[in-house]
Amino acid sequence: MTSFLTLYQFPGPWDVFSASPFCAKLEAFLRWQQVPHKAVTVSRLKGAPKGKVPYIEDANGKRGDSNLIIDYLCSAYGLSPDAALSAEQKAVARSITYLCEESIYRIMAYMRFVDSEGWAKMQALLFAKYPAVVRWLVAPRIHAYVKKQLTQQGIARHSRDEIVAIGRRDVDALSAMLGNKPYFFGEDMTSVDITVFSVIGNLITGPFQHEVALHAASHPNLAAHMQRVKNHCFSG
Ligand SMILES: N[C@@H](CCC(=O)N[C@@H](CS)C(=O)NCC(=O)O)C(=O)O
Repeated sequence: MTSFLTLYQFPGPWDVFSASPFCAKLEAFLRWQQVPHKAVTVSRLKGAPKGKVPYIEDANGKRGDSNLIIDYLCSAYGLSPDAALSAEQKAVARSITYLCEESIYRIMAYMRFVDSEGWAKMQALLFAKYPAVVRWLVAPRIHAYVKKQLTQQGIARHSRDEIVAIGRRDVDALSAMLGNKPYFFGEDMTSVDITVFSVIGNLITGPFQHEVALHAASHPNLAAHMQRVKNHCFSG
């Protein structure tokens, strides 16, 4: 047990982001809310209370799931980043979160781990520091594991064209909701901006510029929003 908060997350093989949007979101949140913490990079899920990253450990023990962790941080650390939002805005924020984390995230995972071109690029990054035999042994297992997950969830049952079409519509919906505002609910950043940043940032800066990633980058308001949130949380 530690009295200091430790964030366990996957590394970011490109730019400043973790390759996991959930990890990038939590780190951005901790920085934004100025919660003292230490970020530790892990490559295995051993020790993760829910078998996934991110997870945290503080004086109260370990906790998994980025959204439940944020709820916990708000109550245990006395944070209220969304206090100014109305009940309706909070409901909209919740639906944006699901759009990002249940749809766009799955499409991004499909493009990285299942799509043949994307998976070739990901493998080159993930296994760059390992001997070829490690890649040869481990890569097919990761590919099969994610493909099974995404087939059970549903997205991998669609054709590639259908997946791209769904992703493009999701991105269009986000862009339309943001409009000309600096942040989703106006002049001030709220938690949902960090959620969108972590997914769109991962798409735009990711290693495989597939059709959905290019589509996201082609929306000036989303690209500017990503930069704005990044500057807000990661500079200084
Ligand atoms: N709902 C979770 C999702 C976390 C998640 O899916 N993490 C992925 C990395 S992006 C993971 O750990 N996957 C490993 C696995 O599914 O075995 C959260 O918000 O933290």
